[in-house]
Amino acid sequence: MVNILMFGPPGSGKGTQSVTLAEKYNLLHLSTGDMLRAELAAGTELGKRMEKIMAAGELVPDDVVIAMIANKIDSTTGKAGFIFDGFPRTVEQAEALQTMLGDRSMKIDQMLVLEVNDAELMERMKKRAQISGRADDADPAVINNRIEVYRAKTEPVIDFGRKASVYRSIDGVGSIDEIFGRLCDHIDTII
Ligand code: B4P
Repeated sequence: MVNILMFGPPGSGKGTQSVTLAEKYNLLHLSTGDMLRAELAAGTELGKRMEKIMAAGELVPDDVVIAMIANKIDSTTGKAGFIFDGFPRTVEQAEALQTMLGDRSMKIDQMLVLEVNDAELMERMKKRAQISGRADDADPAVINNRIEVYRAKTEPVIDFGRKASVYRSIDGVGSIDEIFGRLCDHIDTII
């Protein structure tokens, strides 16, 4: 099994790239953002509790996303591995994932970090706001908060990746196809 972390600031293209990478390498795409938005759309109790947090651009509690991921890992068959998109977002989540995979005789094989400057991130999310209908894309102040939360709580996970010798930096600016090619060059070294 191959386990890849797709990492980067909000709007860096994690979701965009994960979908096509999952197809190419027969990986299960696990996006905690998509899972949470599905809870919101279905109007579940959990979704209702998370709605305000997400609309403000804050992170939902670690135990919520950790439990979601564990459920998906245990119910998956027929895949060559997992691509984790937007998870882990805190050092606590990273440690929980490492333990979770270790308990199942797996490990994190690569952490691909999409590097994109803040001006480009703002531009992309402003564009997405016109089509996504996402509350967290609509307000520039919320987008700024998401970038700040990323720098404060999520970026420290990069050190975790460095220590585990799985960190790879990817230039995340360019066409979607160019970036896809850069990511594949790295994944091909471990598959
Ligand atoms: P996510 O769903 O993960 O949202 P994201 O970071 O904005 O998305 P991503 O980086 O995947 O951007 P995309 O490819 O769409 O999280 C949303 C919220 O859920 C979080 O704020 C948090 O509240 C909560 N949450 C999720 N996971 C959590 C966790 N583990 N712990 C706690 N809370 C959690 O790309 C963005 C746009 O750019 C798209 O419109 C795309 O078309 C465009 N784009 C992509 N690549 C491009 C390129 N090369 N050039 C130009 N445009 C490009």
